[in-house]
Amino acid sequence: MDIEKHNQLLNILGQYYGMVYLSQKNRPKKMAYFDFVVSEIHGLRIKELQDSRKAGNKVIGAFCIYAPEEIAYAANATMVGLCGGADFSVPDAEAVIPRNLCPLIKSFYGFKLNGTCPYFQSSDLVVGETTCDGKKKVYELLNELIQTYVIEIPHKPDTQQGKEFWLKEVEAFKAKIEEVTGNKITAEKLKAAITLINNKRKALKRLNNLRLYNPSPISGLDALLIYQISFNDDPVRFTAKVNELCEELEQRVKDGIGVTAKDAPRLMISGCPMAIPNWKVHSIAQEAGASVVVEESCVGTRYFSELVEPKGDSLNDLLWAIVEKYSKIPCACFTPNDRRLKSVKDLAEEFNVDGIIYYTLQNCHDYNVESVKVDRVAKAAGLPMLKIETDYAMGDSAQIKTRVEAFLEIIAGKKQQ
Ligand code: BJ8
Repeated sequence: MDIEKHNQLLNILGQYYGMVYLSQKNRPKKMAYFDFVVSEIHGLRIKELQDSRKAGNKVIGAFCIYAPEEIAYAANATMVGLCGGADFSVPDAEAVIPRNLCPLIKSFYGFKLNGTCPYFQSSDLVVGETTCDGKKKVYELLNELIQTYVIEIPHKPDTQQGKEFWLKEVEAFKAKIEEVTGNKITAEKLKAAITLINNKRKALKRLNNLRLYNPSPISGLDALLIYQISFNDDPVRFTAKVNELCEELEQRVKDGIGVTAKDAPRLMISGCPMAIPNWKVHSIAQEAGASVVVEESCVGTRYFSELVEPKGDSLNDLLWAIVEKYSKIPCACFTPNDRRLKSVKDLAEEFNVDGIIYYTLQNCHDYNVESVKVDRVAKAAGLPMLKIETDYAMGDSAQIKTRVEAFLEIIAGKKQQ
């Protein structure tokens, strides 16, 4: 670890968090736990991981929700999301890899290069995946710095061949995890791990469903934060804390307490994932008076909308259930990706949104191109859509703010008609 540089990072993060999160009014009391997690995300949580390693367990770092975390937990390992959401590490990456890459890729590679992500430093293995080309090629370079195992993902996951291929890859991943951890994955252990992660996804879904209410009892920023933390916190404790928060939110709904005005425009944000501390678009939208009520994103509904649902108790049944669940993740890297279009349409209806912000990171060709089809879905549903293509730097914040404000005026005009 580069301690001095890491301290700089923590200072920047602390100030930014105070500005974006702690300045919000009327937050649920139970958000205190998640504030605490953020304050200790590079402190106590890392100590927990280190203690677990001392006890003989392994830590597996990942970047994508396609890495089947149930397999890691079935071998007594912990899976954590690695740093990749901040501009801080981008200049270090750009000294080695091309600048015209997606900021997420540059950010994670830079974090490993400059030694300021303690999750990287605590990982025994990194799991990559063949989703987009940029990631795939940078994993080769990452492997020079830390052992990186790449899972091959079928790009037509809905086909029978795709699923059979994916089963072989899930089995190979299981074998790799068994080798790294030295623990055999039995049907019993895998079943327990499936229940563990299903419970986490159910709690997140319960939280998300509370945002159906108008006014929403929780802000879009707070919901986003919880989805981000879900990749770093201990799953048992995290699930319990999300359920406690949901109880408070359910009471808020009964008492008619919301965090935004009842007539605030309800927005969906759809597109690239937002890793911690990527809060830029949510905070701009919220500040402009909108209520972000749902994220069609891997840090959002794509992560928790489906559960692993085994049809039997054998190891083969359990692995097939993992294959089926993960095949349904509608990532723009896949083709065709009609499942995502349907998801955008369904979520827009269910959450009664007034507009969609399409969020794409610069140089992410998959999400950028797919915006054409999502725009058609929005038009067919009579919903205005604003496409924002950005990176992790704050240089374009004022421009985005102006565009979001104009977008909200269009929505207001439409509502008046
Ligand atoms: S399942 S969205 S988490 S790959 S933004 S690095 S796609 S160039 S992150 Fe993702 Fe898994 Fe898909 Fe989800 Fe590439 Fe695009 Fe960058 Fe991306």
